[in-house]
Amino acid sequence: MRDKNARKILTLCLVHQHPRILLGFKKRGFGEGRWNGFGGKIKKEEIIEEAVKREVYEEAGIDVSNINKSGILEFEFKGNPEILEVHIFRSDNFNGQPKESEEMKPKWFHIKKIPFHKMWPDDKHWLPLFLAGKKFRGRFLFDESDNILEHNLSVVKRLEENNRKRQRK
Ligand code: 8OG
Repeated sequence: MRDKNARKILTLCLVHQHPRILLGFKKRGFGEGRWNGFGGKIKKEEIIEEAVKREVYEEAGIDVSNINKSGILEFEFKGNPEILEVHIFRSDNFNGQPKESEEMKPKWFHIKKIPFHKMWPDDKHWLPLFLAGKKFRGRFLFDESDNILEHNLSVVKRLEENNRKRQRK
């Protein structure tokens, strides 16, 4: 079955080496001015894990080898039929030294000092689950000013993929 709404699949990867987490300050584009993990769109020829590794390398200059999926979140903006489906991955090790790219400025944060006030407003809901090693699924609806109008979020045992073909860009 085809989705009624256009769906864009995106990746997001957070490097968590307890008690620190690597975030990047987004210098341009969607989410500019916010701290976030690293990620973006999937290229036509890629599987999702390849896209995760490529984006982390492009944005933070490090190679993540061990990645595990932690969550799948859907984001919608009121009045816009597009659904952003973000696949969130964790990594606990990497090769190389984090370095600034054109898009992101990486920095380590102690998990007790995560700058939630300068992040996407949904992050304070799911990041504690991520840090606790849980798997989760959820949906957030935003207004035009990025305020959360509705949301649901649940911890799941397994992250089953939807039984549909991934839409190509
Ligand atoms: O390619 P581009 O930089 O536009 O990709 C957007 C990145 O932002 C991608 O890694 C997914 C991520 N992202 C959203 N929405 C949200 C959100 O609400 N919270 C967080 N933490 N990341 C998000 O697209």
